[in-house]
Amino acid sequence: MAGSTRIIRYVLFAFFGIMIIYFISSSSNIPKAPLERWKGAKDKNTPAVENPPTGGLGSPVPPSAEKEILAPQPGIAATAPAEALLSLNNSSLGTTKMNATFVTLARNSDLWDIADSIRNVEDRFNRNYHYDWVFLNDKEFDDDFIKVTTALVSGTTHYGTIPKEQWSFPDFIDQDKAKKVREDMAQRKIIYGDSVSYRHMCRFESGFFFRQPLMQNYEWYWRVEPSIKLYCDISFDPFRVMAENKKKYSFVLSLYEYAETIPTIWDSAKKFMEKFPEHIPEGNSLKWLSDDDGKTYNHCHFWSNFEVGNLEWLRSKAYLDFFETLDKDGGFFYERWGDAPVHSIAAGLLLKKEEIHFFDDIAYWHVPFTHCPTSEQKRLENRCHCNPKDNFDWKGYSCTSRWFEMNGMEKPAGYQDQQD
Ligand SMILES: Nc1nc2c(ncn2[C@@H]2O[C@H](COP(=O)(O)OP(=O)(O)OP(=O)(O)O)[C@@H](O)[C@H]2O)c(=O)[nH]1
Ligand SMILES: *[C@@H]1O[C@H](CO)[C@@H](O)[C@H](O)[C@H]1NC(C)=O
Ligand SMILES: *[C@@H]1O[C@H](CO)[C@@H](O)[C@H](O)[C@H]1NC(C)=O
Ligand SMILES: *[C@@H]1O[C@H](CO)[C@@H](O)[C@H](O)[C@H]1NC(C)=O
Ligand SMILES: [Mg+2]
Repeated sequence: MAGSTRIIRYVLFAFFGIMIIYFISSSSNIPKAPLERWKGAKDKNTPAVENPPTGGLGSPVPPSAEKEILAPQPGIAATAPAEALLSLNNSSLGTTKMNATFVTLARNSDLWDIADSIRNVEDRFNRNYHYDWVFLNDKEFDDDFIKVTTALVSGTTHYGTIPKEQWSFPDFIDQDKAKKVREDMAQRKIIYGDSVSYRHMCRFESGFFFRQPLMQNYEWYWRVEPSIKLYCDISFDPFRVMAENKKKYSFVLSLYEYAETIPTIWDSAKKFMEKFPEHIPEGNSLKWLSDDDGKTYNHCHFWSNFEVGNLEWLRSKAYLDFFETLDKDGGFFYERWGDAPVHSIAAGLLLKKEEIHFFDDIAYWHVPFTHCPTSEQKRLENRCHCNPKDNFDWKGYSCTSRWFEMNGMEKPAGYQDQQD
C-alpha cells in the first residue's frame, strides 16, 4: 500500500516537474527577436543540440554531461523536440548548477562600467545558467548600484563591505617608507605607482577576496572587472569544465609584468619555497616562471582580471602560507606588487601544471589586450565577433607561447599569421 502510494506520488511529482519545466521554457522572458535570430544561426551551422561545441580540452564535457549542460538553455528547450524536453525530467535546472559565483570588486562609481561587463557575461553565458554574483567594495554599495546590478544579473546578487583591516596598512608596514616609495614611483611615472587605494586593491585580491563571508558559500569563482568584453558564445559551463578536469586555476591572457613594480617578489617566492617545500609539488610550472631553474623570475604572469578558479585552493594552507610570506615582506606597499603576479606565482609553484587551464574558447578583452581564438571554425561556431588580428596570444609580449611550449601543446593552425 505504502509502496504504491509512493509510486503514485513519484509519477505525479514527475508529471508536474515536466509541466513546470515546460512552462518555464515556453514562457521564457527572453525577447523573441534575438531568439529567432539565434535559431536561424543555429540552423545554418551544426545543430547545437546534437553537437555542442567543445572546449579547448578536446572533449572537456563528457557525453553524459552534455544534456545537462544544454538543459538550462531556454532557447534550446523552447524549440527542441519533445524528447529533448523529456530528458530534463530528472535533472532539474537547479541540480545542474555548480557551486559557483561571479565575483566583482568595484566602487560605486564603477557602476556603468560593470553594467557593461555584466551585460556581456549575461548575453554570452549566464542568461542560460543564472549563476550568482557577489559584489565587494571597501565602502558600502549605494542603492543605485544595487538596483541596477540586481536587475542585470540573472542569478542572485549579494553585496559585501570589506572589513577595514583588509583594506588598510597592516601594523608591520612602515608608513614613511611606503610614502617615499609612492613619491619616487610618481616621479618615475610608474602606472598606479603613487596610488594607495590601488595597493589596497592588489593586496585584497591577493589575500582576502576568497575569505569574505559571502564567498565562503561557494567552491568556484569567476572574476569579472568593469569594462570587459566577451566575444564568443560560451556554450559550456566553465565551472563544470574546471571541476570535471580537475583544474584549479585558469587564464585567457598572459604577459610579462612591469619589472619596476615587483623588484623583490621573487626573493619572497624563493624564501617561501625554502620554508615550505611540502607545498611545492613535482610537475609544477616553475619552468614557465623562470628561465634559469628558479634563480630569477622571467615576469610571466596570468592576467588576473579574468580568472575562473577554485576557492578551496585559495583557502588552502599552501596558498595562505604563500600569501602570508609575501605579505610580511611588505612588497604590496614598499613596491607595487599586483595580484596578477601573486596569483600566478602561486599557481605556478603550488599547482601541478595540469591543474591550470587555458580557456581558448573564452574570447575576452580588458583594455588593452584581446584574446580571440585563432581557429576560424571555433569563431564561427560560437558566433565570435572579435577580430582575429587583435589576438594577443602569439605576440612577443605574451607568455602564452611559452605556456604551450612548456606543456607540449600544439599551437593552433595559423598562429604564425597573428604573431605581429
Ligand atoms: N571598491 C573598490 N574597488 C576598486 C578600487 N580600485 C580598484 N577597484 C576594483 O579593482 C579591480 C581592479 O582595478 P582596476 O582599476 O580595473 O585595475 P587594472 O585592471 O589594473 O587597471 P585598468 O587598466 O584601470 O582596468 C576592478 O574590479 C576595480 O573596480 C577601490 O579603490 N575600491
Ligand atoms: C535521478 O537523478 C539522481 C541523481 O543524479 C539519480 O541518482 C537517480 O537514479 C535518477 N533517477 C532516475 C529515475 O533516473
Ligand atoms: C526521462 O524520461 C525519459 C522518458 O520516460 C527516459 O527515457 C529518460 O531516461 C529519463 N531521463 C532521466 C535523466 O531520468
Ligand atoms: C558550496 O561550497 C561551500 C564551500 O566549500 C560549502 O560550504 C557549501 O556547503 C557548498 N554548497 C553546496 C550547495 O554544496
Ligand atoms: Mg581593470
